Amino acid sequence: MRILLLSMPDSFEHMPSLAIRMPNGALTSLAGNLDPHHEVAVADLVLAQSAVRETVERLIHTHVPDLVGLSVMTFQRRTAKRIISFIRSMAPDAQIAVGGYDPSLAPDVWTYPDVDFIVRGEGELTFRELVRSLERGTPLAAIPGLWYRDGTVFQRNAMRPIAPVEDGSLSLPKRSARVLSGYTVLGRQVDVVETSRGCTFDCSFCSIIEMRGRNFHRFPISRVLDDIADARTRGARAIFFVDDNITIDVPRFEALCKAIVERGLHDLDYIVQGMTAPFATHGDTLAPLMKKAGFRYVFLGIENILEDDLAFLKARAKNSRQSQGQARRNTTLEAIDVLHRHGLFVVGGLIVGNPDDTRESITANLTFARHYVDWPYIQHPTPYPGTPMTREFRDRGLIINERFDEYDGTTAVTRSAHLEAEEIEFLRWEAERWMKVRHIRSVVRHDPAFVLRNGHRMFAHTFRGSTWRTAVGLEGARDAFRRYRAIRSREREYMDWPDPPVTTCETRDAAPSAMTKHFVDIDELIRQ
Ligand code: B12
Ligand code: SF4
Repeated sequence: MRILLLSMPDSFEHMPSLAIRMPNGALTSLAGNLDPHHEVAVADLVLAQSAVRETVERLIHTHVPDLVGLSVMTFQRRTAKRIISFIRSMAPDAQIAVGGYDPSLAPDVWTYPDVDFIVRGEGELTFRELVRSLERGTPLAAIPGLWYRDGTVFQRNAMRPIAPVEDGSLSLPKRSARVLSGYTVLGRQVDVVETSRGCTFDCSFCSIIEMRGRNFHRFPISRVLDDIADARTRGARAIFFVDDNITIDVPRFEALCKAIVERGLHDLDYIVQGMTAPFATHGDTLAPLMKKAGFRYVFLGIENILEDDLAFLKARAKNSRQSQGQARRNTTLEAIDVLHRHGLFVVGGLIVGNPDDTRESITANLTFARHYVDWPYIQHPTPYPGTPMTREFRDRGLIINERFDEYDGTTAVTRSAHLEAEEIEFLRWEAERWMKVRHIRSVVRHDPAFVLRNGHRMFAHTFRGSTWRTAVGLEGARDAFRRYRAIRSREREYMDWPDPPVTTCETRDAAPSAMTKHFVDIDELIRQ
C-alpha cells in the first residue's frame, strides 16, 4: 500500500519555527514498524508552515496514497480537520486515519464521515495490524486500539495493552521515509530519539496518565545508541530525547550517558526533560556524566515555586525529597544549582494562572524564572481532554475559552479566582520576552553563524507587536500585547481551506469490553 503520514504545521510561542522545527517521532516510528513492502512517506508540515495547502496538494499528487495518517495534538485539531477535508476533496478514495494525543483522548471529536480510522494510544502495532487487515481484507474488529467507521457507525474496539518495549520488539524509526527537510534547533539539524516511554507520576495537567496509565518502559540501551547513530548518519547534530520522564530511572540514565561516550556519540548536543528531585539527589554524579555525553539543555519540570500551586498541579512529590527526618523540601534550587555547576542550561518549565493564583503568586514565579532559569518555558494551565486538571477547572467554572486551536499552552484559556485570563497572559508575556533575550549571549558563543544570520529575526519574533513607539515609551506594553495577540490569531490560520461542517457518526462498542483499560497503574499495583 502507499501510505502518507503527516504531522501538523501548528507551532506555538516557545517554538518559533524560525529557530525550532522538530520532527514528529511518532510518524517515523509508525513507518519503521510497518511491513517493509509498503511505500511510506512521512511529512512534518511544520517544515512547510507558509505553504501548507500547496505542500499537501503536492504530496497527494506525488505519492497518490491509499491511506493517509495524521498525528494531531489538541491545539492542532482545527488545522487537521481542514487538511482532512482538503485531502477528501482531492483524493476521495484515500482512507484516512488519525492518531496521537487528541484522537486518543477525545476520540468522539473524530467520529465523523471524513475519518475512517482512529488509532488510540500507542500506534505502532495497531497501525501495522490495520494496514495488514486493509491489505488482506480481514475483519477490523479484532484490532485492539482501533475505532473504525463501518458505514455511518463508528465501531469501538478495546484498548490495546501498553507495549513492553524492553523486549526489542519495536523496530527503529524509519527516517528514510521523510520527504521534507529543514529540521533545526538554533541552526543545528535536530532529530528526536526515545529511550523510554511513560511515567509513574500523576501531575494533574499532564495528558500521559489518561493516554497510557502510570508505567515506565525502557528501550534497550543498545537500541537507543543505534537510533542516535542513525540520526547522526542522516545529518543530525542535536538530539532531543522525547522521553516522558527519563529521570524515573537515574542509574539507567547514567549508564546511557556512559554508553553515549563509549560509542563516540558525544559530539552531538543533547536536550532532555526531567524532574527536579532526581537532579537534586543524584546531580553530583549524574550532571558530570551528562556534560561529558554532550547534554546541553535540561528542560526542568519545575511547574511552580509555591506549595499551594504545586499541590493543585499534583507536582509536589516529583519536586521534593525527604531530608533526614525533616519535612519534605522543594528541590528546585538544588537541581538548578547542580546543573549550572556542571555547565548545563536550564529550560524552566513553569505553569502560572492556576485556579487560586493572584497577581502576587504569578509575579513570584516570574521573578524566580528571571533569576534562576536560562530559558523560560512558562505556560498557562490548559484543560486538555481527560486530564484531572480539566475536571477541576470545569467544576469551578474557570474555563473561559473553548476554541481548541488556542490551547497551545501560552494562550491563557482559563482564568483564576482572582485574575482574568487576559491579565494572566499579559503578565507572563511581558516578563518572558526579556528573559529570552538574555540567553542570546550563550547562543552566540555556541552557534555564532546562526545568530549572525537570524539574530534580528529572532529578536523581532520575540518582540512581535512592539513598535518604535513602544520602544521609546510613547505607548504602553499593553498596546503591544494587543497587537501580539492579533498576530498570533492570524498565525493560527495555517491551512487555507474552510472548516468542514460539524457532523458526527453514531458510535458502538465492537465488544462489551471495549472501554476497559489494560493499562498498568502503579497505585492499583500497590493496592493489590
Ligand atoms: C517530545 C514532546 C514535545 C517536543 C517535540 C514535539 C514533536 N515535534 O513531536 C516539543 C518540545 C517540541 C513539544 C512541544 C509542545 N508540546 Co509536546 N510533548 C512531547 C512529549 C513529551 C513526547 C511526544 C513524543 O514524541 N513521544 C514519542 C512518540 C513515539 O509517541 P507519541 O507522540 O505519543 O506517538 C504515539 C501515539 O500517540 C501514536 N500516534 C501519534 N501520532 C499518530 C498518528 C497516526 C496516524 C497513528 C496511527 C498513531 C499516532 O502512535 C505513536 C507511537 O506509539 C509529549 C508527551 C508527554 N507525556 O508529555 C508532549 C505532548 C505531546 N506535548 C503537548 C503539548 C501541549 C505541546 C505544546 C503545545 C506545548 C507544550 N506543552 O510544550 C508544544 C507545541 C509543539 C509545537 N508544534 O509547537 C501535549 C499534548 C496534549 C494534547 N492533548 O494535545 C503532550 C501530551 C504533553 C502534555 N502536556 O500532556 N512537545
Ligand atoms: S512527571 Fe512529567 S511526564 Fe510524569 S506525569 Fe508529571 S508532567 Fe507528566
